[in-house]
Amino acid sequence: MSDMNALLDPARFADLTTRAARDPETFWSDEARRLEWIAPPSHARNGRGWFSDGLLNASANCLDRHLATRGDKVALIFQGEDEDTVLRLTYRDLHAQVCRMANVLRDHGVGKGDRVAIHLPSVPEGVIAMLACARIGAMHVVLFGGFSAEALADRLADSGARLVITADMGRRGAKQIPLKATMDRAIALRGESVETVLVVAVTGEDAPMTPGRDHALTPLLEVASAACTLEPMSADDNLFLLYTSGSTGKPKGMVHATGGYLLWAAYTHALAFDHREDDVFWCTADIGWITGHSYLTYGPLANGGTILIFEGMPSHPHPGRWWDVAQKHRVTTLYTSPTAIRALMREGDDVPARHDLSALRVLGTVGEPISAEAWTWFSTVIGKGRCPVVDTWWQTETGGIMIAPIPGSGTAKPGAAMRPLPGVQPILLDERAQPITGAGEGVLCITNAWPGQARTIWRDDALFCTTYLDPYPGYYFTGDGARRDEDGDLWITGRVDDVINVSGHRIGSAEIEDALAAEHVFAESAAIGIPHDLKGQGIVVYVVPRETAAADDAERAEALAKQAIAAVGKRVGRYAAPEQVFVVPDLPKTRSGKIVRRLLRKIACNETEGLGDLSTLADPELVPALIAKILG
Ligand code: 6R9
Repeated sequence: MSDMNALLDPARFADLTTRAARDPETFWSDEARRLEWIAPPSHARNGRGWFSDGLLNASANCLDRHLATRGDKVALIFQGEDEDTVLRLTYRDLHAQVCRMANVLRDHGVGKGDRVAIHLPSVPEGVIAMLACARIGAMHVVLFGGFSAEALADRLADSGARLVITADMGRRGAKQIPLKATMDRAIALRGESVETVLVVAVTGEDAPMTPGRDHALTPLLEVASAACTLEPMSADDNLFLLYTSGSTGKPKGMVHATGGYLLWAAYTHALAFDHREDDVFWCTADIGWITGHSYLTYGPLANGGTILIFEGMPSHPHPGRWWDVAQKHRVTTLYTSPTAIRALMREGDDVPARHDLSALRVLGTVGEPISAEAWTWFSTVIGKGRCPVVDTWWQTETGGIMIAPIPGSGTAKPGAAMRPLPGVQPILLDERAQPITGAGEGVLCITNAWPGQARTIWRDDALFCTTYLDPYPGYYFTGDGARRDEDGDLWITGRVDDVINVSGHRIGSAEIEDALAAEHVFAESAAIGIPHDLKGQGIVVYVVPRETAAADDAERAEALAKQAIAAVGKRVGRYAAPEQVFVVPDLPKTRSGKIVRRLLRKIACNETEGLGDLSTLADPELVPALIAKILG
C-alpha cells in the first residue's frame, strides 16, 4: 500500500488498469484497505452494493484515524473574505469541532438515517457539519447558497430534513446573501419536516429567529463536549444525498453510500492529483456541488491532506485575489473550473505574473469541457509548463473522477479528458446503440460498476433505472457525448440530453420551463443552452404568451421577457437567469408534438444555413417566421 501515492508511470498505470479490469473483486478488495474499517469487508461488489458486510465511519476515516500520526498537522486552512481572517485547524482541532457539532445534532434528536440540510457559504462550518452528520450516521443534504426559496423548499420537502444548518448571511465579494431569510421563506413554503434551525454567525448580522425552532449555533457548540462516539455504519448505509439536475423538472436526490463513495473519493484524489503528504489542496468548489463533497472534504481528508477553503471570489476586491491566496498559503494543488479559468484569463497575464506561484505542482479542472486556449493558458501562465493539468470528467452520479489524464500516465493533450482511471471502462455507442470501436463519436456509457457509483435517487428508484440503466441496457448512461481520437483518447463533447451547463452548474431545461409554466401568462416555453464566452453555456428561453398578440407588440413582449427572467430567478435561482428571452407566437414541433430544440439552438446562434429538412415539422412555415422575427 505504501507506494500507492507515488507518481505513476505509464507502465504502472497500464498494470493497474489491467488488474482492475481482469479481476475487479481482488482489485477493489485490495484498494478497500485505503480505508480504516471497524469490521473489514469480506468481499467487494454485491449487485449495486459494495463491501456490504464491512463496517466503518466516514468521519473516523477523515479524522480519528489521523490523530496518532497527524494530530498536529494542519487539516484545514480557512482564508476569509477579509485578508486577515485566517484560521488553521489541525486534525486534532477539526476532530474536536466535528465532535462538538455532532453532539449538538444528537442533542436535537438527530440520529442514524435522518436528513440534515446544510445551507452555508464557504466557511469551515460546512465541512464540519458534513463530517458531524457522517459521525452520527445522519445523511447530509447540502443545499447551494444560490438556490431561491422555492428551489430550497422543493429539496427540503423531498429530503424530509429534520434539521437545517444555515448562516445569518453569506458574502459574495461586496454583496451580502441573506441565507437565513431565504431559508425561512423556504421552510414556510414546504418545510414541514424541519424541527430545528441552527444558525452560524458569518457576518454577525441580526437574523430573524423563530423561538423554539431557531438557535444560534456558537453558544451550543461552546458547551458541547469535544468527545463524541461514532456510529458504526455498514458500507452500504447512506452517507448523503445531493440534488442535481436532469432531464425532468424535478431535481434528483442522488444517494451515495458510505464505503464505496469514500473509497472512490480517496482513491481518485490520491491518483488524479498525485497526492503527497505536504500538499496544500485548494479545491475552489462550493460544498453545494459534488466537487465540494469529494475533493474539498472527503477525498483529501481521508488521505490525511491539508485542505484550503476560501470564502471569497476570484477577482474581488482586486483581479489578483486568487493568486494572493495561492501564494500566501503555498498552495500545491489547485482544482478549479474552466469558467473560473476563463474569467481569470481575461484579467491578463501580468496579474498572476506578479505572484509567486512556485509551490504549485498539479492543476486540475472540472465541470465542463475546457477549450484548448484556456487549457494552454492554465498550463503555461499558471503552471509555468511544470505542472500537469488534469482535466477531470465525472458527475454527481459517479461520486468522483472517472476519466482524466492522471499525472504520470502519459502525455496530456490540451482539452482532452483523456483516459479512464483504472477500474473504469467507458464505451461509446452509436445511434443504434452499437459499440464504436476505434476512432469515432457517440454517447458515453460505462460498462462496469465502480464503488463510487450513486446507489439510487432518493425516494425514486424507478427514475434511477429509467435515467441511467434502461436507456442502454447493460450500461450506465452518462448523458454526455464523447469522441475517441486515433490514439484512443477521449474528448467529452457535452450533454446529449436537455441539461444545460452554465459555469459548471447543471440546470435542466425542464426546471426553467416549469418555472415559466407557473407564470400563467406563458402557454409554453423552451429553454436551451448556447455557447457563452465566459460561462461555457448561457441560457436562451423562447416563450409563447397565452395572449398570442403580445408576441407582436414590442412593449408587451419586453414586459413578458422581464417577467420570464424574474420567474426563473424566483423559482430556480439567479444563477440560472436566461441571457435572452424571445417572445414568439409558437414553437417548432414535430408532428408528434416534440419541440425541436436543435432548430431553436441554431436560430439563437444565428446559424440559419443548413437547418435541414423542415418538412417533418407540424408547421414548416413557422421556422422562417421565427428567423425573420428574431434575426430580422
Ligand atoms: C463533477 C461535476 C456533470 C456534468 C457531466 C458533463 C460535465 C464535468 C467535465 C465535464 C467536460 C469535463 N462535465 N466535468 N464536461 N469535461 N472535465 O461536474 O458534476 O455537476 O454532476 O456535472 O458536467 O456534462 O455530465 P455535475
